[in-house]
Amino acid sequence: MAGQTICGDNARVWQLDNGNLLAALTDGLGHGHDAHKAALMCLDTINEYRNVSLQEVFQRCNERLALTRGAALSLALFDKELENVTYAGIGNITSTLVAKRTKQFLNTCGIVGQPPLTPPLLQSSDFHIGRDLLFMTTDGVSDNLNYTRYRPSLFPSLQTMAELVLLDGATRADDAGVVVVN
Ligand SMILES: [Mn+2]
Repeated sequence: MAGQTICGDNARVWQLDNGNLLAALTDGLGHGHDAHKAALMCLDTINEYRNVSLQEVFQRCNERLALTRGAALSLALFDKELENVTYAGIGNITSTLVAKRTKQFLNTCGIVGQPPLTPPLLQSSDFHIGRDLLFMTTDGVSDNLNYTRYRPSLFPSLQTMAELVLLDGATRADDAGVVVVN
């Protein structure tokens, strides 16, 4: 968020023991120090439990974040062998898959860290690494972006592409975070 030195949105990608990829985007409620703290605790918890099921990761995060103000969280697990992605999310994060068709994943209402936790809906789709794209954005990014116009071949790196998404979509009224997986 403009004028602030710390961000309540945070993201990380892991390579798991079995070779698959796990991507996380989290938005600590509000902004500033306490939002930052909730988001970091969320990523630490995922780091610790990253090799268990997505549903269990959400449960653990919900327990750990109980003493924080809470967070929105989306997780996407990419299976290289099955060539698919399994997605689950809670709270205000928008996730768009650009593959043969474009589709939006659904996030379950709620806040991670404010029990009782409604288990998030698990959603799966084909995903070919290197060809398809997943964009996950926090609510500091407009949800009216047309993601089909972001093509990796037009950019020197995915990082540059993600920066353009922020430039095009950041609302400036909140922290803005984006994760792009190709
Ligand atoms: Mn936000």
